[in-house]
Amino acid sequence: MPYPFRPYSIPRRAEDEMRARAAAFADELASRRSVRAFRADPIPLDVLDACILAASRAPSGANRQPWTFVVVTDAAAKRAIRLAAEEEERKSYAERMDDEWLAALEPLGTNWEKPFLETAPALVVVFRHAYGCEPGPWSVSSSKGERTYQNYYSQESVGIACGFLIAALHHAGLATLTHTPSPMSFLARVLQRPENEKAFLLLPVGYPAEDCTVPAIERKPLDAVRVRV
Ligand code: IYR
Repeated sequence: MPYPFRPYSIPRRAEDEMRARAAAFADELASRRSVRAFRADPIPLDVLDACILAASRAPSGANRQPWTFVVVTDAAAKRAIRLAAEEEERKSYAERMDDEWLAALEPLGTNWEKPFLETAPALVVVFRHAYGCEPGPWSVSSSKGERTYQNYYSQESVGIACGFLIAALHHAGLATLTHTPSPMSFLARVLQRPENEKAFLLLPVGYPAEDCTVPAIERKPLDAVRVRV
């Protein structure tokens, strides 16, 4: 059955207003940096919820919304995640990353130690639904007899939602680290997620530590990233 369609519009802005808004948004995003040292101060969880709501407004393939955002504030759970992440990262730095990769990370000063997984007041773990499990209008019976449905472009969809989330948190005044310990399968185990959910991104969230520093890197200028045809 086709969805009913309803009228839709967005404000038609004067071009100068568009310019001002676009430039202000670009400026705001230019001040976002990945942070690896956090204050212990707790963050307002309702603010985090509002940012997750914003993220969940992202477009998704066939509107399947194939994501779950797990908010971890419990100290024991954060510790379990840190220990499991460090075990994987230790192996990555020692064996899995090739020389070119290690050389690329060296100026950033990262290593296998992930203290921020405990000091950050909250971790948001984003899970991608490889397929859908909720009974719903799309469900079909699988060979195992469970009712499931396919998702489409779930990687792209969840990636877009994560971009919305990182932008929303920065806009609200919270710092994040875009962290992808590899492999991330331990997160589904530690957080007891169902079979169809695959860890996609681990986002420590909080306020930057007082002595927080970030590497003095530059973003590419517009001319280096935009081509007009
Ligand atoms: N996941 C590893 C390695 C790492 C990879 C990239 I690409 C970075 O920009 C930073 C780190 C880690 O978290 O250390």
